[in-house]
This record gives sequence, structure tokens and C-alpha cells, in this order.
Amino acid sequence: LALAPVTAPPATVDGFVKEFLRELNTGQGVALSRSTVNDQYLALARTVRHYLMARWLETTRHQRETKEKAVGYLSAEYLLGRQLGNALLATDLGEIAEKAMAACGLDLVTLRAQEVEPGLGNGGLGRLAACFVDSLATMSIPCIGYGIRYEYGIFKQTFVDGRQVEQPDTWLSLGEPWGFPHPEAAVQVDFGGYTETYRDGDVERTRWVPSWNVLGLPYNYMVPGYQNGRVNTLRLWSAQATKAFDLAIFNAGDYAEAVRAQTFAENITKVLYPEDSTPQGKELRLQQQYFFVACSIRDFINQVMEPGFDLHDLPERVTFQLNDTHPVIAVPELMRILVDEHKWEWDEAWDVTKRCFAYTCHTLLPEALEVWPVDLLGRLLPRHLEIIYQINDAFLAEVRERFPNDELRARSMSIVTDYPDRSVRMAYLATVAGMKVNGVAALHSQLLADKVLPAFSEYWPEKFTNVTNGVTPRRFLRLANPWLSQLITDALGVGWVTDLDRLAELEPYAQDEDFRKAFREAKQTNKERLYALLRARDGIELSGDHLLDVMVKRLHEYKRQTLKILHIVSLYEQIIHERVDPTTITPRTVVFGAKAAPGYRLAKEIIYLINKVGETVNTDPRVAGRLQIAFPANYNVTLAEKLIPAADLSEQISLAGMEASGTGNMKFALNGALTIGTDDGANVEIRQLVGDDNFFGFGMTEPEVAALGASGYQPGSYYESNPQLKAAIDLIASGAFSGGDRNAFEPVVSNLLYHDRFMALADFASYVDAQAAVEAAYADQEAWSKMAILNVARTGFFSSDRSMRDYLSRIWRA
Ligand code: 26W
Repeated sequence: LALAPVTAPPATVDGFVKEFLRELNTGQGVALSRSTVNDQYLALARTVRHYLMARWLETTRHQRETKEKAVGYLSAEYLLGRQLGNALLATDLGEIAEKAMAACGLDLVTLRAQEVEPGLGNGGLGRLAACFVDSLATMSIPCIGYGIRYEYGIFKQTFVDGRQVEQPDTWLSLGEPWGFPHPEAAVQVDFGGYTETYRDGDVERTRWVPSWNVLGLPYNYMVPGYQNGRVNTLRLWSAQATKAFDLAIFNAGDYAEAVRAQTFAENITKVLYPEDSTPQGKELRLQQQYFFVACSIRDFINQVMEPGFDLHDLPERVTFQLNDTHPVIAVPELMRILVDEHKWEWDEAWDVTKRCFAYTCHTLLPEALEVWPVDLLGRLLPRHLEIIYQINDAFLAEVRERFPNDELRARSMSIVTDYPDRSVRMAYLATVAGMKVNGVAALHSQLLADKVLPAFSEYWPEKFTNVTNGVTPRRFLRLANPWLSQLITDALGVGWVTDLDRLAELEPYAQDEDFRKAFREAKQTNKERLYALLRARDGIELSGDHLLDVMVKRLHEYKRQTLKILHIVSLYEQIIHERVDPTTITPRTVVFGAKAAPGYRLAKEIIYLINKVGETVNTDPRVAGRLQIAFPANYNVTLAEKLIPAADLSEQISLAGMEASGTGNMKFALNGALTIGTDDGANVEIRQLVGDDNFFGFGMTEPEVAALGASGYQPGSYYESNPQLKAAIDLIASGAFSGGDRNAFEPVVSNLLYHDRFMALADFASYVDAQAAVEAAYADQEAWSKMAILNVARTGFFSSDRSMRDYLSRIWRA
């Protein structure tokens, strides 16, 4: 009996109720009549967990037995979103749970709303990691996601007088039912100290003598596949002090000092760095990176290291996918394990290491490429620095051999650079070590090879590849948009949820009047759901029948929220100065959602501007019923799930060549919003797939941007020569949105006029034209619905299931 496998409780309303009450009574220790919503949520989450447990244990057992090659996804961020709804979908228990809760006098929707989402990521990169592990589980592909269990995730954004104020994200404070701590699998991680050489028989070897260490405590999270009996694992590491009390200090009477050491260790996983593009070069961040990577590599090796396993076969058991450069310190770490601990020859170790890693780059912004000062690395990880030097020396020797007398080339490819300070270029290290390097959209991969790593793509053309990003249709269509999902299922059956190419079969429905009507009704239902949420969540009142125009993403100059605000101000300016008749413009509601990195001054000023424009516009009777602006605070995955299905228009307006891919763009298109967008990132592919007629493209192309930059861009000339643009900027500068204060927006205005690094002014005229085309198109609701349905039908390509197939064929099985 003790060996009997865990079985899931009966999937019936009665079975569910019984399980739930047991969790409430014996797990939470409360009676239903005395329980709080939080008690009920926790008990419900644990109940759903029970239904997944047998699948999880079976997946793990199967993996140990078959020893199938796995993906080790290394990511410092996972922006998971709420877990409960996804777990209910994966187990197909949604209806049963709803009825079971009702039988207990409870409302499932209320309990679901109690969950605090784990915000363990900043934006696109972290959400992508979450979509990828979902797809791998759904496709029954072995994967362990490795990452960090931050005690505080991405900060909670609030607005005080229109300005962003950050609050800590206390996601653990009410209890977190999804993580399983595994203290027995804790891993020690060393830091600091020095290296020394010693004689080992007749060879001289190096060893690292570290000066301090911490313990990595793993928490396992279930990653359920969609109704397929599979549950993969996400393993997130939490830092703990190695010894709770240093007894020597404790006995000497310095209790406070003994506890301090513990606090110091636990700082490592205390908080997610909220920078989304400019690395701060902080020591604690490097500690985080090495901490989670050292735990993960050690953990994976421990798992495969059974009697008879030869470490030389590691590349047959795993590919570690490096999610940007954040985990790249894993490369010298594996080398250190093989050379120092297992006493392998350097070349032997390098051969295995090279075949274990692949690197994904997620940016093109030069300032976003991570670089670690050599002195910092040497202080924290002296042995790793030596190994990086040795990798670099060997690599440069190879380059010099292939290109003799080309010292300039060798220097341009050096992993270690002397300018501006002696430091290690992590993207170069990843490129040298990885068997493959990929960008995240076709255009991005091209620019990555041609502009960021040209010498490397010339040296190893076959190493460079593209995998266009994708999003999980489970969370972002099936769960987030039940009404559209039902429509699609009525037309096609449920198969589309795991085979998104089948959306193509919707194409003929664009011509079907009844379908279009039902499609519009679904959109309207989504809008009403959103407006009810915003009313309750933010006290925002929106009227229902407007074109809903949405721009949600991190606040960054390159994404050009300022271009959007200039368009709004321009509309407003034309109405109040009676240049246009307000009754001729399409009523429009603009929604923004964006967090700014706390240290990113200009981004915060842009938030202030948006809020102040909103205040003025929303209270001006001259535009009432025509134009309104909403900026709900704290945009996150949970809000995205409500906002995206409601949108009519998706704003994807970055300067061409700057947005690596974007993934919000895909979510909007799949939910039947039309895109107004530049030729940037995955917009290019969206436009190709949906067709020019179903996409509002505008702005310069990347080569045009490069040419304009090279010719010396002067934003002032656009201001001077375009009266509409001038009027909009002048209105902002006049104090019209700041109670007459002409200085309120000086940082934003002068940046636009004198710098405008991302050329918002150059694209303004074209943007305004595209917005006029949007208005014209929206006026014909039948035609608009056709276009929107075609967007859904033609964007099945953007399922992250397809991305996973591409990673498999181009990288993991290559
Ligand atoms: C601390 C420095 C730092 C932090 C995060 C530099 C760079 C990053 C990320 C790479 C930024 C990021 O999230 N990039 C986004 O990745 C998405 C997934 O591939 C893309 O869709 C977005 O275009 C890209 O901006």
C-alpha cells in the first residue's frame, strides 16, 4: 500500500467539494463558516494541485526512466501571471470547480481574484519564458525551467499626483500555495576568495578558495500541459544562510552579528531588479545571476549523475538555453566544474561545454548589452574570471590563425574589452560558447547578425538563426477571451487550442454576417468586462461605445509612448481650437499601461505627462463623448488578460530597428485587434501574414532610420515645418495640461525638440495619416469586423507552440 501511486481525486462536483473542504478544514484549519476569502482561495488552489499531483509525479518518473534529452531553460525572470485559472484549464476542472464552489456558497470568480500574480519578471523577456514553459509542457517536451524565487517581484506601481510611486510587491505575504520547497535538494554556492595552484601528481592544477557561501533552496512549481497528463517543473531558487547561526560568534555574545550574516545571504534573492533595458552593473545583480545558475547547473548534474553516467554525455541529456545574457556565467561555471572538480583537460571540457549551451538575444539597444567590470568579477568570482580569460585567449588564437595579420578583427571580437573600462562583454561570451545564437523575430535576427555581432556572424554564419517569438494560446486566448474562444470552438471544434494554425479555417467566416455580428458582440462583452474592472479597480469611468485604442508595454523612449500622446494632444488641440468639428471624429478611448524603471527619469516624466493630459482631456466638456484617456496603474499580466481581448486597436509604434520582437503585438492580433504599427520586430511578420489591407502600417523602415541617423537627424526641422506637430508640442509647453505651469513638461519637450533619439517627430506625420485611416476604417463596422476576423485567422503562426517547434528543429536537436 505504501508504494501505491498517488491518484487524482474523482473529477466530480462531489469529489471536488470533499477535497476542498478537507483542505479548508485540515490544511487551513478553519471551518467554512469562519473562513476568509483568502482561506478559501488557498484551499481551492491546494485542491486543484491534488488533481495535478499524480501527473507531476508520473512525468518526473517517466523522465528519470527514459532519460530523454531535456531543455534546461535558464532565465532570471518568469512573469507567470496567476496560476489558478491555468491549472483549472489544464485539468479541465473549470466547470466542476465552479459548481463545487457554488455548492459551498462561494463564487469561483471572487476566489480567483484573490490570487496575487507572481510578478517575477519585468516584461517581454520574462513573459516569453512563461509562455515557453507552458508550450513545452503542452507538447510533452521534457523541460526544467530554472530561475529565481524573488521575495519581492516587480514593484507595484501607484500614481501620486500623476507621478509614479513604487511599492514593494509582497506576493508571498498572504501565503503562496503553488511552490513546493525542497530543502533536501539545497545546493551550496560559493563566492569571493582567491585562486591558487597546487600539484596533483605531476600536473599543476588551479583551485578556487572561496571566502563565503550561501545555500540555494529550490522551490518546485508545476507547469501543467493543456489537458495532456503532463506536468513539467519550474525550479526557482531562494537564497538562505548556510548556517542559521554562526555558533562561534553566537557564543562570543554577538547575537546581532550572527543574524546579520543570515540577512546578508538572504538579500541575494530579495528583490527583482526592475531595469528592463539599462543594466546597472550592480554587484548584487551579478550575485543573483551566479547564484541561480550555479544552483541550476549543479542541480541538473546531480539529477543525471547516476552510476554509469558519463559526464561526457551531458550534451546528449540537455541543452541549456540562455535567456539573454543574464545566465551566461553558467558557461565558466560548467568549465570550472569539469576542469577543477572533475580534473578534465581544458579542450575536453570546452568541447562538452560548447555543446551544452545556446544563446537567445532579446535586444538591439547597445546600452542593454550586459558588460561586467573585470574588477567586480574578479572580486566575486575570481576563478570564473580566469576561465573567461582562458576562453578568450583560446578563441582569439583561433581567430588570429584564421585571419592572420588582422589584429583589428581579433580585437573587435575579444570577450574582454578595455574600453571604457576593462570588462567582460557577456553577449560575446555567450556567442563564443553557444552552439547557436538566435534573435527573436526575423528582422531582429538579421540586425543582430549584421549590426550587433557582425564579426561573429561572418566567422560562424551557421551559428546564427532566428526563432520568432510566440505566445501561449491557452492563457492569452482560451482563458483571457472565453467569448471569442467559444465562437472559434463553435466553428472549428476545440483542436485549435493546441494547434493554432487551425485558426486559418476561420478565414471564410470573415464573410459571414452572423459570425461578424457574434464577433462584435464578443468584443463588446470584453469591453464591458474591462470597464467594470477599471471602475472597481481604479475608479475609472469609461463610456462603452468608443473605439478602444490600447498601448500597453514597459515605458521606454524607444517604444514611443510620446508619439501616441502627441497624437492625442493633436486631436484635442484641433477640437478645442475648432479646427475640426468634434462630431466628425470617431469617439475614441485611449488606454495606457506602463511601468517605468524607477531610476529612468525621462520615462517617469512621460508617465506624468500622460496622466496630466488625461486629467485635462477627461474633464473638458468640449471633447466629452469624443475622446477619453485612461491610465490604470500597475499594468501586469492579470490586467493584460482583461485589456487585450477588449481592444480594437493595438499600438505597436516603436522606432524601426529597436523593438526586438514584441509579444503584446501578437496577443492583440490573436484577439481580433487591428495593429497600427511600424515595420519593427515581429510587426513585420504580422503585417506579412495578415496582409497590408488588414494592418495600419506607417513610419520609416529600419534602413530609412539608419540613413536619417547618418545624415544628422534634426527634430527641430519637423517641428518647424509641420504646423500640426508644432501646435501639439506648443500646447504641451503652454501649460494647458499643467494648470498654466510652463515648466512642468520641460524635460519631455526639450528632449523631443533637441534630441529625440528615437525620432518620434520624424514619424509623426505618417502616424497621424495612419490614424486617420484607422478612423475611416472603423466607420464601416462590417468592414472592420472582416479585417479583425482575418487578423485572428491569419496569426496562428504566433503560437509559442510553433516557437518551440522551431527551437527544437533549429537549436535543441540541431
Ligand atoms: C538589466 C538589463 C536588461 C534587462 C532586461 C537588459 C535587457 C533586458 C531584456 C532583454 C529586455 C526585454 O525584455 N526584451 C524584450 O524581449 C522580448 C521577448 O523576446 C521581446 O519581445 C521584446 O521586443 C524585447 O524588448
